[in-house]
Amino acid sequence: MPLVLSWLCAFAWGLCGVCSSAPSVPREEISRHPHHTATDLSLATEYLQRFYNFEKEALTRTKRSDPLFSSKLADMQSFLGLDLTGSLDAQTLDVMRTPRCGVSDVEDYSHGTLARWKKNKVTFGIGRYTSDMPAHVVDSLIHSALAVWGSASQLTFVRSYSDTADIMVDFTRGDHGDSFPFDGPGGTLAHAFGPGEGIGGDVHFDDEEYWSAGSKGFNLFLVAAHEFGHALGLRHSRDPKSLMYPVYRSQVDRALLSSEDIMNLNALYGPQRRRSFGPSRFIWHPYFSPFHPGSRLAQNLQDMCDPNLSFDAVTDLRGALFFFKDRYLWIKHDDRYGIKDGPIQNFMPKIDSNINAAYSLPQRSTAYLFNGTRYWTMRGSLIKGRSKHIRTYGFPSWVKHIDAAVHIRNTAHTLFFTQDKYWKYNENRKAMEKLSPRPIKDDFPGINMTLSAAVYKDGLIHFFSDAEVHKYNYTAKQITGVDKANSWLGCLEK
Ligand SMILES: *[C@@H]1O[C@H](CO)[C@@H](O)[C@H](O)[C@H]1NC(C)=O
Ligand SMILES: *[C@@H]1O[C@H](CO)[C@@H](O)[C@H](O)[C@H]1NC(C)=O
Ligand SMILES: *[C@@H]1O[C@H](CO)[C@@H](O)[C@H](O)[C@H]1NC(C)=O
Ligand SMILES: *[C@@H]1O[C@H](CO)[C@@H](O)[C@H](O)[C@H]1NC(C)=O
Ligand SMILES: [Ca+2]
Ligand SMILES: [Ca+2]
Ligand SMILES: [Zn+2]
Ligand SMILES: [Zn+2]
Repeated sequence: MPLVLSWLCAFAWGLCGVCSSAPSVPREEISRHPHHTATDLSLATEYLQRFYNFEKEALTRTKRSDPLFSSKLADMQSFLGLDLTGSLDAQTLDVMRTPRCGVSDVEDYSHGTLARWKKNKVTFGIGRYTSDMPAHVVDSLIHSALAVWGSASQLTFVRSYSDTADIMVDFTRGDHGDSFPFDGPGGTLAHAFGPGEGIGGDVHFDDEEYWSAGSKGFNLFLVAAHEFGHALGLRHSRDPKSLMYPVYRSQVDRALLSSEDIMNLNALYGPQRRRSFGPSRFIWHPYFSPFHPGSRLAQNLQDMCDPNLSFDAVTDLRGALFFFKDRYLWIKHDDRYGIKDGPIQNFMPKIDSNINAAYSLPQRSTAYLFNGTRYWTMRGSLIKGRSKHIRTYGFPSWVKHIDAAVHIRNTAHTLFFTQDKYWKYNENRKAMEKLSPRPIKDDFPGINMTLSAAVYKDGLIHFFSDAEVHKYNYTAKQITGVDKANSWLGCLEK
């Protein structure tokens, strides 16, 4: 391993900067053309949205003078060490066009990565390979990239051939089931999830890039080493000397890990050599506080086949079914992706809460996720803006909690269930129907249990209550069947 490693580093060291050699517009050019092209503006907007928590809602027609836009731009310039102009200058646009890691640079948006593995032996597996190079070369580059971190800590990495390894590596493209679709050649090269169950720790590479062991396309070893930093719990660094700097550089320091990288790794896992305290003892260095405060422990494993499992909310969106339980989420895709699961924040970094009810409007590719009196709007795979108050639906102030919500396509109604009542909302008129609320038992004969979730599927409303799901024919007003709530997750009935 050390041999491979030093060869790679030496090679990477000798590479010329592919990205930094991109043609740059001279400064005068920009000032002579103060109006940016629409492409530049949308590139910048998208970049700040993805990596700096910029809210699209805040965008106005006069984007260049939007104070929030400028302030996010300044955040980006400061983070990446550019001139702090607060305006979209040539240098900034250049960096925005440079391929990079898909993980956000802003604390709250780094896929909720605030955890560490609570063990020193971490397993990794490789799912789909790239066809850009032979599998054994991929294996060797992945091993070397992990060894970068292993050699600076107590961590050891063990290859697993199951698909439930702690760190699952996948080459994939476009929308691949985790709500962070890839963007084709260039742009985002890869992304990773922080330590945790399910998708936690997983690393995805955009297979529309050309991957290589050398200077052609993108160097897999370098990108993988960076992503494994995230998989171990590290965030982005503003230090261009750090491996955790977010922008791709084919030219790197011989040492690869900066002192900051090592300090942050040590803060999570202890230093490389510790004497005789046994692996369970974890030493904190009070003077080396991790640069992300407030560590949150990884979620307990949720057993999706627990016969008592109930759900807080269920919705469909673009062919996938979302099952929410506490702070955990399972997404059942069609057979291409199977089931993805993990803490909700891994998929929806803005949501630091349970979801009590959810429904979707397929014609708008939008889902609405409720917690207490607030709800989020999810369009495509992104949570849009901030949460809103449910009074916008016309709920009176005494409604504090929605048990379940379901949209009925052919009547354009959304039904909200709160204890023993339900509300009928007209999505076309954007107004609550006059007779709302009404007793559930009057209009849904047979539905006398407290509802925890509801979803419309195959012409039936599926009402979830405790560990069961009742299939309800809304036309015939009768229950047509009962199943285990988790029967859709591929669990055999027990
Ligand atoms: C399910 O719940 C029942 C009743 O609460 C309990 O007796 C049983 O042990 C639970 N089963 C599991 C697997 O938790
Ligand atoms: C979710 O709802 C609970 C109960 O209403 C509330 O305490 C909590 O602050 C809410 N979380 C968010 C992120 O709105
Ligand atoms: C609900 O209705 C079913 C039959 O429709 C009945 O057997 C059951 O006792 C009822 N439960 C409650 C809590 O009323
Ligand atoms: C629901 O009931 C109606 C009327 O009995 C029937 O025509 C329809 O096929 C049923 N729908 C489903 C999905 O079973
Ligand atoms: Ca890409
Ligand atoms: Ca619920
Ligand atoms: Zn990154
Ligand atoms: Zn992904």
